[in-house]
Amino acid sequence: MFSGKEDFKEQYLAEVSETMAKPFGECTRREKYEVLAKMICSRAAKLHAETRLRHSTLRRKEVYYFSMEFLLGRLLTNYLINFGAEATVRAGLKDLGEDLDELSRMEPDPGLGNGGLGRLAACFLDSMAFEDIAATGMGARYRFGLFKQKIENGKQTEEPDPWLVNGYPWEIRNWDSARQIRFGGRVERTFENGKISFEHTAYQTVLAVPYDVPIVGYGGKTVNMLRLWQAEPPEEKIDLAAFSRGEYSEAVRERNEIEAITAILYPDDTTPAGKELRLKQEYFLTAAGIASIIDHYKHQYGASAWRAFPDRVAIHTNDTHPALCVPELMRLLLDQENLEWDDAWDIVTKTISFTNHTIMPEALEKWPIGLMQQLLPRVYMIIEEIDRRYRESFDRSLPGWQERLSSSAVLWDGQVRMANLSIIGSHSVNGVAAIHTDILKNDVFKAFCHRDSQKFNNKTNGVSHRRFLLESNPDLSELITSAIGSGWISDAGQLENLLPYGNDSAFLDELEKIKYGNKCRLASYIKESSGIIIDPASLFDVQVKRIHAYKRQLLNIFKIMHLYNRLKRDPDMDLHPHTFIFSGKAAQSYEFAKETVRLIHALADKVNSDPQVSEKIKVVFLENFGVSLGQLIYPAADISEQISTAGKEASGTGNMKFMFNGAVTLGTMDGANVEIHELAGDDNIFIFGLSAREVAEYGFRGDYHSQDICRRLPDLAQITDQLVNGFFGGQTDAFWSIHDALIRYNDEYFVLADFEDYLKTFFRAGEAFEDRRKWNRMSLANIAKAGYFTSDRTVLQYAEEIWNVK
Ligand code: 26V
Repeated sequence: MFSGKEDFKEQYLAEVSETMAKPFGECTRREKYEVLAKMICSRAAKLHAETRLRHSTLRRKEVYYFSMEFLLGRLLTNYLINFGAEATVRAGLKDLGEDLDELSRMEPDPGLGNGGLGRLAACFLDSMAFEDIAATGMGARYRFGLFKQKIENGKQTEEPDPWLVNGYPWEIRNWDSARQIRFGGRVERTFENGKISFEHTAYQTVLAVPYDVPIVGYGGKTVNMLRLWQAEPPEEKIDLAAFSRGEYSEAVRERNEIEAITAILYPDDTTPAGKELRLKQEYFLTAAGIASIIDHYKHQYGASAWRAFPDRVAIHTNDTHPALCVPELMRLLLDQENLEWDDAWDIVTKTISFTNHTIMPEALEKWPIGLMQQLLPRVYMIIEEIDRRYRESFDRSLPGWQERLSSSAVLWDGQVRMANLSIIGSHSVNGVAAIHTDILKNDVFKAFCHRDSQKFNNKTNGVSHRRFLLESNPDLSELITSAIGSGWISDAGQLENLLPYGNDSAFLDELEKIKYGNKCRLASYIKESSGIIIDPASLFDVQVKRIHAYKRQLLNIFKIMHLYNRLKRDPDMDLHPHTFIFSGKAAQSYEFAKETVRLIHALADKVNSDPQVSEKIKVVFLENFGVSLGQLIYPAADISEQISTAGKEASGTGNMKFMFNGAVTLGTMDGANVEIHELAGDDNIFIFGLSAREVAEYGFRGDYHSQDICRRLPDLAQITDQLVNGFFGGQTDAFWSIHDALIRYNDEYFVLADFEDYLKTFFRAGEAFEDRRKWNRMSLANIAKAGYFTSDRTVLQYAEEIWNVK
């Protein structure tokens, strides 16, 4: 990219004066960032053109990854690393009196996702480019990402995240590839030359304009693309008549209505209007993406080569959000390309594949038939036909068929069940960790598995170890490379070569020093952002993820309350100092989660302001969790809290990011923790609590009684009482909804059931931590075994076993 730092400086300064029309010294830091980013982006764009040509000459099968969410994180440092130019640019900037990390912080971190699912999609883009898979991401260009979280008086408040206000240097608007998308209207059937055809009239047209973001693979050879679609009015929509009457808002009403489609990520869908907008978003992405795939295919292979489509194209749907890919691809093949139903269906089902990411029933998407019919009349007709044929194909000679049909049909109870549509329309359905896939096969999607078990497979999640270790933890990365060479960066399995260093005390000391350095870095961020002073020598016990009842932040909170109560009774209690760190957002309309955030803050106030206990324990909540903050936190953790109710967390990916950074997991046998346990070994992880089977059995038998547990454990009863007895201030500050969920409504997520074992296991971990040599060895064992959790491995499995590429 640059032959040396002098070459870089020369090119960079030239670029600055050309684009900013002022000397470097007069530019703001943001401007300096912008020029640098734009410069790297242009080089990436050029390499993208080369990659495309190479892939198309080789006639490589193309993968399209459809996802409503992509959490890319900041790109500048990442791309410099991937191009092998980080050191050069850093040194060149230093000569110019600038710091790469400071410039990099000028970049907005686009919050185009909610959490694990969105970040997984971004990790896959990184790994697909690294593995030279011809892949395109299909997403939406929301003007506002997930809300910014602010804490006011101990409560979460939400602020919009207008991440695009200063422009985004990594995108290229591609107006010439825009597509027209149709909503609403009527469908008329006509019969001509022995064939029925469908004419869609009186629809509203929305323009889908792609913004392309280059995706640079490590090594800089492959540059793929993420297409983010934006909704725009088809022509400058302004009602001049209304405008001249002075009705300004009426004049731009339609324009606003259209732009609302990609205005914000995941609007509150508890209201009918919110629901409709969400469905519009889903169809918008799907229709724009499918149309561009079809056009590209016709351009490349001609308009009649449809039979070969599944050999040349793979379409992957990330959860059910893009499930309309199934009927939309059918629609184009039937109505536009004039294929027969059976031929079209064969192509669709051989092309599309689907990943499920949750078994939580609230999160399984369903749409009212009436809404679907009105918004997407032709698409709905096709869904109806898919459902009719599915029912017709159902084998009614086997016992239990009624029950299987009722759970697997697409249309049921006035609703379109999107997961069922996805499963029927796909050739592959996968879960995201071994235990999750087992639950899908044996429980949630049992009826489908009974029909066609071949379709179901597991693809345990992975994360980009280049972003979450190489980039986020440079000191550790250097230590690893000094020991085993740099091969681990492209082959994470080589981290296993670290295992012999478990007996090397100099190496272990170095590992401990690096962790301490990372803890200092986080401690100064905490001091700057919240004023709280924490001791980097204390044990950092960290839980960062979305706030949700099933993830059980409560269990962690109760543990801290228990420590507080014990320290008040016995201030001399022997306890190594602990810092408990939380971070994560509660959904805007999720009251229980918001109360949990308030409880963490109430507890933090209580603990941190009490000199009797605050020498030993501190509680910190870091505002506005996201990819960038995660990159600062993971490297600084000693303990990684992964304590969901067994069976509920599909996989988790934070657990893997911690593991790559040498944190030791304290967790339940849930999601990918099960595989972490298997790889790290029983000695290098702290497992506690009910198993998924035990949780399910309580469910069948109905004999779990949370109050019995409080009666048996007076310490726990004290804690649940403290939620409401004035411990946290007056009655207005009490946490009744949390108390009631546990005591009156019988503790759906088995917090109380697992409390005792959790506490015991926590103390065991604390003891292990005090034996520094032992702990550092455990930490090293985790790093050495983390290689399996690179998303490089995951995408290769998708490529070979689902997409049939490579
Ligand atoms: C969404 C919702 C929304 C409505 C309220 C309840 C609820 C519960 C869960 C979800 C999650 C939707 C899908 C999702 O994000 N799943 C996450 O996917 C990650 C990547 O595969 C995985 O690591 C996480 O375990 C899984 O929760």
